[in-house]
Amino acid sequence: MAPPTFKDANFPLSDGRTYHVGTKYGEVANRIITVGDAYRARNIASHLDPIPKPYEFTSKRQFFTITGRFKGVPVSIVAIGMGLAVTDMFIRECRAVVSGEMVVIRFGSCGSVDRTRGQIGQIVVADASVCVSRNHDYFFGHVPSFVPPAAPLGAPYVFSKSVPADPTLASLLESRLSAVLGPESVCRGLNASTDYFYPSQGRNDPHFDDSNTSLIDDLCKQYPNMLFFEMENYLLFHMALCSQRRTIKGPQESHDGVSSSFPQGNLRAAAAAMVFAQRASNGFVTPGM
Ligand code: R1P
Ligand code: URA
Repeated sequence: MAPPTFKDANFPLSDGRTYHVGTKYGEVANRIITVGDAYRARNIASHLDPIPKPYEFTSKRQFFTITGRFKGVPVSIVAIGMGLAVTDMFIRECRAVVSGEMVVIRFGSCGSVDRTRGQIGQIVVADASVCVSRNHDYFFGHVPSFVPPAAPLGAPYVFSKSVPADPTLASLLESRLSAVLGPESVCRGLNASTDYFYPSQGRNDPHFDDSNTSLIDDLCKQYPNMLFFEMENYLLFHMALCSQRRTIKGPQESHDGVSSSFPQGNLRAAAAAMVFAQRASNGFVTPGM
């Protein structure tokens, strides 16, 4: 088969298909559940109505989309992989092929930083999210062969301001999960999305100077309601914020001219995660827990 021909370097499309997620208009619902991996996506998709048969598409970059109906309501489940960069691709490329308000809920796994709340196997729901990023410049100052830049190198990690989840969606998510799993299995608090799994979540690695021994304590001091680490929610909530800013600024042209004109409605987002790692006790989830 001939390789696809993409047009428009600003927002590449080939026959209406997006560059990384690979879906086109009509293949994605405006209610989306996003997860990290394809197994979880299939698991969730097993609850979709069997008729009509859900549509599945795996892109060459391994974004995996399943679109079907749940009790008659159209919904897509999209497995995106890990991190901020893929979250950006996922949101923008789905937004480009969906009309109307877009509602996204993420179900991830996470590491809990609270000593009492967020035990292994519990579900945590994000009120809001903070971004934790590694300040790469900081590390120049420690190596004699590198001349440190003249400007101050700052702290090794930067904590952003928090951005809220959609409050209605987050409350709905919490109450539905509590009703199904029992209120003792669900708790709510602040999330930190990190740019890396190891250094920016305060993990110790003897092979590298990560200057992160006080990271969790510093983060919890600055944000006393801090509950869990994962790697995508902040961007999801931040893009919801930016979609609202765009609405305020007024209509724009769509990328492909197919999905009418922008804005087609805001993005709303919320997130829940299962605690896989308890950082205070150093425990980790086991299969079947
Ligand atoms: C790291 O192991 C991954 O697990 C979490 C983090 O956000 C990161 O993507 O979520 P998922 O289980 O959804 O991938
Ligand atoms: N996902 C994360 O990002 N961190 C953890 O500790 C576990 C899952």
